[in-house]
Formats: sequence, structure tokens, C-alpha cells
Amino acid sequence: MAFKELVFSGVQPTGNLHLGNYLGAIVKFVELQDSHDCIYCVVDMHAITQAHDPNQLIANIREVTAAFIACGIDPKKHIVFNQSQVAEHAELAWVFNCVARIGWLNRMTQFKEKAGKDRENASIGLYDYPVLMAADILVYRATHVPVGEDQKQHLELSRDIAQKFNNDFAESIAAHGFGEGFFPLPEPLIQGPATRVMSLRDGTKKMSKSDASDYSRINLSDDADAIAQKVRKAKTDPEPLPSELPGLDKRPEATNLVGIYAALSGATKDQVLAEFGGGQFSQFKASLVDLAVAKLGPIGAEMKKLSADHAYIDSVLRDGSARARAIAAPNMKAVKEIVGFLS
Ligand code: AQP
Repeated sequence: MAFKELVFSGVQPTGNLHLGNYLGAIVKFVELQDSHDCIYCVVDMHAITQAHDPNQLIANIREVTAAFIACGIDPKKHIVFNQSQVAEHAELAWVFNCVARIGWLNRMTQFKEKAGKDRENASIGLYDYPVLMAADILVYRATHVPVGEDQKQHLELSRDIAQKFNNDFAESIAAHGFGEGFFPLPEPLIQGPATRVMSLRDGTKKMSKSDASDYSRINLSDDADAIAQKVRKAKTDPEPLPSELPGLDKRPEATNLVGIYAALSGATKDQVLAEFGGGQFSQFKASLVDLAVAKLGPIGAEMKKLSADHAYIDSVLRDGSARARAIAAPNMKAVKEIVGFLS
């Protein structure tokens, strides 16, 4: 069956939205608006899989929504909403819990990293996170999912779940007039020079919201001074920058900073090295500060303004949720019929 192209992606409202979220995901959300219908979700149900403060969560939901809009997502042309306002996500996740296999989930590396050594004490929600993520995408029968590199394995699981559902219920799907498959196999869109932005303190660790050190990341809400301080303090090695890509081998921090510069300027890493190769890091960092401040400064300022306007942000989310529900509800009704529920 041919599926209409539809883009879906989400960001967790877990605080400290950073340059990795921006370059790995949000920049692509913005670009895809010109070519596709897009649904962008603040995935608040994922944000309660680990301990959280309810007052902080509601502020974070508004902040991610404000970031989407400040970065250039148009909530009138596309859909921006928060996951918990559309109950079909949880409903489909239950059906998918009965399709996905425990062995599949046991292979998920993000759960292992996030649960750490205290796995027995992790919530079932954290373990089940990738199944809810599959439901987030497939409840809209979305075909394309822009994400950072770290979400690749979860996307593969979403495809496995869609495929198994289509196989397990093939007869019923055909009998209900949906042809050969009810769900598309969603394609990850992982592209560009910054699909995995690394910590500014350790080039082997992903830049992450939950890193204890604020110096490990550039937050979208950072002002020019904070950005400048963090870039200047970013870890480097003693060698000058190479003029060609192979010279970045085994130099994770240099690779990361060059990738960030390339992504922010719209150049390739080769072009960045052609410009800065042979020079000292101090010069390169000064240019990176100017570039980062020019790109991120206006976003941070707009985000702060929008986050404070609760009435506006809440109305965007309410409107987006109603439009998301209008797509999700008939899909969920069809799933119920396919699996044999009486409705
Ligand atoms: N460092 C990164 N580089 C590139 N892309 C990244 N993404 C996250 N970190 C990087 C992408 O941002 C989108 C939203 O991520 P998320 O908020 O849903 O969850 P996450 O991947 O768990 O993000 P964090 O920031 O690392 O949070 P914590 O610290 O809670 O684990 C996704 O598309 C993701 O790939």
C-alpha cells in the first residue's frame, strides 16, 4: 500500500534543550516544513519515565513549545502539540506492547544507559519507552521521522513493530479494506554534519540534557556570555586544526567542534577545515563563538519571550492537540477493528 508522506517527530520536555537537540533534530523539523506535512510533538509522557517535578514539567512543556516556534516551526501550517492531550498514543502503545517482543526491548542500548546499574529500580515506563515511541509515530501512520543518531535503534524497533503488526493481522487488515499493510515502515531521517553532537567536556559522550555539568552543553536558552564562556572552555587537544578530514581521526573534541561549526554555518566539515586548518584552536573558537551567538542568540531571546506567554503557548498546544486527535482517532478506531475489539 502507498502511504501519503507525513513527517512526525518529538522532543522530551526534560529541561535544558541544547545544541544537540537543535542541530540533530529541530533544524531538520524546520526544513521539512517546506516539503511535507509535519507533526511535531512535545512528548511529555516520555518525560515521566524518570523522576520529575510536576511544576517543572509544565514549564518544560511550554519551553519546548516555545523553542519549536522560536526556531521557525509554524504551528498554523503544521501541527504542534503535547502528547498527553491525545489519548490515542497510550491506547496504541498498549496494542503494540502485545506485538513487540521482550527480546527486542532487551536489546535497547538507551534503556541500559539510562537505567544504569540500578536496573531493577528503573520504571517499567522507561523500559517500554521505545514501544510508546513507535505508537507516537504510527498512530499518525507517519512515514518519515527526523531524529538524531541516538534514536536510530528506536526507529528500527518502530519498523519491526509496524511490520509484525502488518504480518500478524494481515488477513484482518485486508478484510477491513486496508490492503496489504495498515502501518507504513517509518524511515529515519538522520542527516548532516551534526547528527550526534558530543559533550563540550568530553568528545566521546553525547551532549545531553541530563549531564550534571552545564559546561558540557550549549543550552538554547543561553545568552551570548554563556555561549562564549562555554565555547572558550570547551575541551580541545594541543594540536592545531588539520586541513583535511583524515587529520581529525582520533580527535573527538576537534571533530565535534568542527561538526558544530559546519552545521551552524551550513558548510561541510571539509570546507570548515579548508578555512581554519593549520590555525590554533583559540582563533577557531573565537569564530565559533561569533557564529553560535549570531545563530542561537535570537532563538534564545524569542524562546524566553514566548515561554512567558502562557496563554499563547497553551492555545497553540490545545489547537494542535485537537488537529492531531482528528488524525489519530480514525487510525486508532481502525486498529481496534483490525485486532477484533468491539467498538
Ligand atoms: N547530542 C545530540 N546530538 C544530536 N541529536 C541529539 N538529540 C538528542 N541529543 C542529541 C536528538 O534530539 C531529539 C530530541 O531528543 P529527546 O529530548 O527526545 O531525547 P534524548 O535523545 O534522550 O535527549 P537528551 O538531550 O540526550 O536527553 P537526556 O539527557 O534526558 O537523555 C531526538 O531526535 C534526539 O535524537
